[in-house]
Amino acid sequence: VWKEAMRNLDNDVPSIERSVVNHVQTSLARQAYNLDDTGAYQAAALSVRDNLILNWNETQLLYTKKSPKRAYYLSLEFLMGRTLDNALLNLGLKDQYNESVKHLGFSMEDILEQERDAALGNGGLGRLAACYLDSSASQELPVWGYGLRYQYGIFQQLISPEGQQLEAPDPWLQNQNPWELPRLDVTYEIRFYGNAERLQDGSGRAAWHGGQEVLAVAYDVMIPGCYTKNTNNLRLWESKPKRGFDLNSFNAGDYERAVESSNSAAAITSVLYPNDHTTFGKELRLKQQYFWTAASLQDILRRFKNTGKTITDFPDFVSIQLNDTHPTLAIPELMRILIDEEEVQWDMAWHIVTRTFFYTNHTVLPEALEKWPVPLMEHLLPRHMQIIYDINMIFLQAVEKKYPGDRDRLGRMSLIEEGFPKQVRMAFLACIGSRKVNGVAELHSELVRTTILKDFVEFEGISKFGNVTNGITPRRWLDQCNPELSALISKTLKLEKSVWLKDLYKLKDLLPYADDAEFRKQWVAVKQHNKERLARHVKTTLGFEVNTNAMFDVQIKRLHEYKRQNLNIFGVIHRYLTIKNMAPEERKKLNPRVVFFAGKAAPGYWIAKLTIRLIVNVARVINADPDTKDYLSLYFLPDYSVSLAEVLIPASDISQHISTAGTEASGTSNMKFCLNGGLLVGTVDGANIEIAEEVGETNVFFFGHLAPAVEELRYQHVYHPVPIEEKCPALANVLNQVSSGVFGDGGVYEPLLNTIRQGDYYLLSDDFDSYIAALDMVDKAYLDKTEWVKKSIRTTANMGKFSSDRAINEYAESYWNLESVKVPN
Ligand code: 26V
Repeated sequence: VWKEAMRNLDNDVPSIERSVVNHVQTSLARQAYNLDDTGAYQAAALSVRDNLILNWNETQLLYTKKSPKRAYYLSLEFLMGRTLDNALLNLGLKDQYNESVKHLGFSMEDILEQERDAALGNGGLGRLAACYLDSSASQELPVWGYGLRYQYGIFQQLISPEGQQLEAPDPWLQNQNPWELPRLDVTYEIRFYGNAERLQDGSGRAAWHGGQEVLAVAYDVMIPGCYTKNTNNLRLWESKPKRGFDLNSFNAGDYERAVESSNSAAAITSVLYPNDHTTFGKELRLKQQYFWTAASLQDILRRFKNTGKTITDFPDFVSIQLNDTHPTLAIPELMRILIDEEEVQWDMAWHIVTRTFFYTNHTVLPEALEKWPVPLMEHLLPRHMQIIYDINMIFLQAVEKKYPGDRDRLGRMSLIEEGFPKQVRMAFLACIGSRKVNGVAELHSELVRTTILKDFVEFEGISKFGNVTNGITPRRWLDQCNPELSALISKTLKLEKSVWLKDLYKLKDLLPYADDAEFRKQWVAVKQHNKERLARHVKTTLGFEVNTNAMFDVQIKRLHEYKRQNLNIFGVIHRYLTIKNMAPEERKKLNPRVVFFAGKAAPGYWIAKLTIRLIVNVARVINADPDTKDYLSLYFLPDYSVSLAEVLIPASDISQHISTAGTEASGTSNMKFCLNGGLLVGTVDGANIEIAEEVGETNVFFFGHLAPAVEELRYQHVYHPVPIEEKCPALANVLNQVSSGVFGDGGVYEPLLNTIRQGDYYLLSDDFDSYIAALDMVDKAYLDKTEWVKKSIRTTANMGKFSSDRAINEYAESYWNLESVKVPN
């Protein structure tokens, strides 16, 4: 009876229509006559979800039956964006649903716009996690993600008329979220504070009791693979109080007290911290980290134990990837469970731990390296602090043995940094507790080995320290965001997209078409179409008419001094002043250029917010200047998001990746632009270098000093400063124009300008001239349209390496020793 009743869903158009209508009537309890786009979106989503659920069930059942080795990706951030379009494409059901919703009187484009982004991340690190989930499922690898179900994602960015960034909450769960399955029965208890007492029985165990206990509740998000039934899981934890609220206080009439503990439990997963690249030592952030790692480990251990295997085999069946140091508490937490609860001896426990974990570093900027004050750790996690001290003692004894009497080295390598207060160095703990450590692009991995972890490379041997260059999913970042280009590629290669989207090196076969005039015409038409789509977005959000015949020049990323949006805006001002000084006849020879910026600043990052303000005010002046506006215009698009990136990236001719050399670990939007046929202006940094290796140096506009020069230049700035007027007159002129009030009250920008006039830590004055020269090269190259289009085609054709499928396979093969498990069709 069950077999007969359990059949797959029919996905012909009439069946899909019935399914959607059925969801309107039953799941939504609504009626056709007053159904709006939101309702239609919800019904379509629920109908698609039915497919995902069936595939998810089959996948999880197969994984359980086969009990293969599994990998877990622990990330505090998953920047997923929208799901409906992605699910339709991965399931291969886009055409059928298009037709069905059209029959029902709706447009798919409008329906897709109804979905809110799931924006549970800050930037590159969170988006990378999302791409890796897509690739794991597409490669049929048994990988689960673990994260937090924040009530509020990254803040919504508003820009005041003065150009000030304002933050508003992002209540993304306000409407129903069809993409998650609440698992209210999957819960774990998590303890904070209390006391840890070492048992006096010589076992090395301790008892941790008292304090606060909260509950972690699981929510599962289905992750469909591309053209496969395999559907993986992203498990997000929500915090809630262990017992409703305190009834005693309630009965005594003290209502505030009664809800206090329940509020403090719920607060743990209430909001994503909107900082990246700056640590701040807030207790709630540490609570988030422990809550999430402890819940995830309990869940992983329970699943492992259900297979009946013995605990010493744990690393042969479980690999855990730590996405930056944020989940590093998993290391002492697994030690605690093994020793205090499973009664494993210390050495064996450490052996298990150090074969289970893998650590990815995502930045070498000192201000981003996590350190937690010892007093805070002792208070919140007393047992973990004991364990960290024990790990440190044993570790330093080994260092002392290898380098007798080298006290400097012991101080440098200690997990505990001396000071007031003492602090735990999380990157060092992650490093010694892991089997492999990797950076995210070749240059970055080399910097990890030679700077922040140099002593550890010497001590543990170089083979532990590797590189996995980041990647991006071509499903979202080509097929979904640029359907016209995807169709052109399939048609030209005479390949189903299901083939080349899963083997991106196939794009190489586009190379000969660079010399085919008819193909180039189609290539240009796609780009033009995408520019017009972006222009419509600008028209609706800002009310401006964008010149779609201009070159589109884009910089979109978090605002940060190291990413040098300042360099870009100073370059724009320089260009504006140059055009202003030209004779009208001269101007007519110019390429019109439209410059787009988008990105959020951390709410407390004052200089970054000033940069936004400057961009907005420069835009106000130059967009209104009749002398120049036909040749140069500038837009700051508010509230950058995954969905906005999907509109901006396919429309770009050129994009800017201009970090001070050695500061941008990888960058991943650089890959997205190139995959969509945009060219790069960039420094010799991060993944720019490897992109140029693949697409050819002639197709990338490089400028600026190289990473090895940076230290010396900074030294010169401090000890032999040269006035900026002397060193870089062009930049000095720009700064003076800003000061003098050409773009509104100059005084406002003084603190920003002073970061360059004094110290200039990110070396704008060293790179400005070569930056301007690179932009001139771009102009020159763009004048030869044919040559430009050839560059564009060759760039896309050579981007195979940057598929996140390649990256995730490197993790699976070289690190996790993981094999795929295919769900039969
Ligand atoms: C650090 C911190 C520090 C404490 C406060 C909260 C917080 C949140 C996030 C981070 C992570 C910073 C590291 C990061 O995002 N790195 C970026 O990772 C991308 C993916 O590997 C890479 O492409 C970017 O170049 C790199 O900046």
